Amino acid sequence: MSNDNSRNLYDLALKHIPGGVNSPVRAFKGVGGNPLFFKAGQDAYLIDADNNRYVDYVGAWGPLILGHCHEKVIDALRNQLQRGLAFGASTEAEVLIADKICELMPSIEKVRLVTSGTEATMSAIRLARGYTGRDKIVKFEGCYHGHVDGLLVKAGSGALTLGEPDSLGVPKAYTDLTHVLPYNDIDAVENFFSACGDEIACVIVEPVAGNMNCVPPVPGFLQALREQCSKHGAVLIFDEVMTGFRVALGGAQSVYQVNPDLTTIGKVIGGGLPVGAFGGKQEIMDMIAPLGAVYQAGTLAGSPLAVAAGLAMLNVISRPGFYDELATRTEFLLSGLQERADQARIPFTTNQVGAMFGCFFSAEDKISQFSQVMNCNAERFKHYFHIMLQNGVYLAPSAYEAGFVSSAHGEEEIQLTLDAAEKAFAALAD
Ligand code: HOZ
Repeated sequence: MSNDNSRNLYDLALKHIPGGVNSPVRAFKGVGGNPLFFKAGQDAYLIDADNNRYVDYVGAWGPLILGHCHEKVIDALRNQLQRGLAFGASTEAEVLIADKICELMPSIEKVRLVTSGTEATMSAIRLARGYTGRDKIVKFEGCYHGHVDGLLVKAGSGALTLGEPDSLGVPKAYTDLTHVLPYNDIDAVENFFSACGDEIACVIVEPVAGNMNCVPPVPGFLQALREQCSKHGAVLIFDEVMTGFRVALGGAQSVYQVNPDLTTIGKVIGGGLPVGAFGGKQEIMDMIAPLGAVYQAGTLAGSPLAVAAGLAMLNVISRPGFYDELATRTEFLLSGLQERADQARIPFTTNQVGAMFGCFFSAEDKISQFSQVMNCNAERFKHYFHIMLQNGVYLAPSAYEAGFVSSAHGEEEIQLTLDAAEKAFAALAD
């Protein structure tokens, strides 16, 4: 398989783009080698600059739940393209998508659209601080909420992949207000709240962690967060940028039956276009300008194109049975991988919530802690990643990212993946 065109593009990119990429997780630093450059995506496949085809388990890091170029999304975009790209003013489609979001996630009574997940979490934190009149915030180790200054503390995703979970350039004074607790540790949460719960503005959490690979909450963890926040008057924020409309139509909050006060969403609601949103209880949301004194704004917020794509996407995924089918396919993929790893005697385990999954080179039965993720065999993952790539499967180029199955992944694509994995596990066993 030739990668000459990707290599040449990467060399050219290095000249005027820092590190040759516009987002660090794309750079293959976590797996070695040169990043691929892609020119097209169709259904479950990505096509690179050398015309190699890969079954895609990144799905643009989550949004492409229908695969690439789904006809309903493309039609919606084509329609909107003829009517205008941006107005910097309100549209009917924004009203429709807000209604749809509130209908699908009933904990959201009011919602504001922004242009990225980072903006959504940044705004939600500001709002929680404005609402409570408190400054301190709590996040969890290995969770990533975009590149917001105060949240780049022990962060997952690219920060973890590059081995720099805290960033230069973030004033110490900002992170002094951020308290980091271990994910899935109920005692740590209760102890922290008993010590200073009444000073906490908010707790922000990925209800299924997707930026330290995929780590679901242990039973009772999200409930404990809900309980402590309610008891101490802190705002509970679920960062459902990855899980919203992905693990289930109603997001992780519907799966675990815990209602946050605020939710941040993104990815799927843009159908592949840049969009994010935050929403929640009316009483809190009404504190945002122009109603309230918490300022938040965006020229391209509610972009007509992004909203058109999002509405089309939400209509398709609202079909009864959509998520069951997706979860069944994901289960089939993961059980097939496990079987092949076991046959090759490679210590391996998986996590799954709906169509979001994680694969771990570990002898542990189940992975639920950040420390377990860090103890996985990273060298094995690198080797596995490259063999999968050579055999036509594109995984996230990092051991610390979740994988995604779309409705375009059929039997053929999953079989191709399992055949590739069989070769990869055999090579790892040698
Ligand atoms: N949250 C995504 C990765 N887990 C972001 C992708 C990026 O940083 O480019």
